[in-house]
Amino acid sequence: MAGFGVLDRSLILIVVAASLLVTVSVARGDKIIVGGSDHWRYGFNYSVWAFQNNPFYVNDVLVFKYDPPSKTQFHHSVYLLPNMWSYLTCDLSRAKLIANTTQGDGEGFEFVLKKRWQPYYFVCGERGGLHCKDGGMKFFVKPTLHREHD
Ligand SMILES: *[C@@H]1O[C@H](CO)[C@@H](O)[C@H](O)[C@H]1NC(C)=O
Ligand SMILES: *[C@@H]1O[C@H](CO)[C@@H](O)[C@H](O)[C@H]1NC(C)=O
Ligand SMILES: [Cu+2]
Repeated sequence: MAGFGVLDRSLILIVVAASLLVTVSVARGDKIIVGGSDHWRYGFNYSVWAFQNNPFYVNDVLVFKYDPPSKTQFHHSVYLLPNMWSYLTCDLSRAKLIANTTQGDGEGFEFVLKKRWQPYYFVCGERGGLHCKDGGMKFFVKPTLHREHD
């Protein structure tokens, strides 16, 4: 029956390790306003913003704030692009809408970062990619897990 003991012990280790991972990854969940006080707007460099705000963690919440459409305002939206190439070229052909032009109003649109180590490519989809290309409205994040001492 010695074999069972070893198996039990490794099972326990796995369970303990798994629960540690879970508590570690749900521990924080900061709300981060994209662009800070600039919110989500045309002409702000979001790649620089994302670089300065690294690291991003799993369960962090990105908040996109922008005014709803009006005659005097630019319209904005939030899309996810599938890969680095579409991101670099602002190619919206396979973009996935996550927040339309009205969803950034009020408290803003909240997006929870769930996938660890995998990049999320965020862009504004307005004007056929012009806001992405010329307006700086693009950035990517690669959420990491928390270290245990965080
Ligand atoms: C945006 O999405 C919201 C929530 O799904 C919906 O109620 C609203 O009608 C949409 N607005 C536009 C302009 O598509
Ligand atoms: C944002 O800033 C970076 C670094 O200075 C620069 O390489 C990039 O072209 C800028 N993007 C825009 C849209 O201005
Ligand atoms: Cu825009």
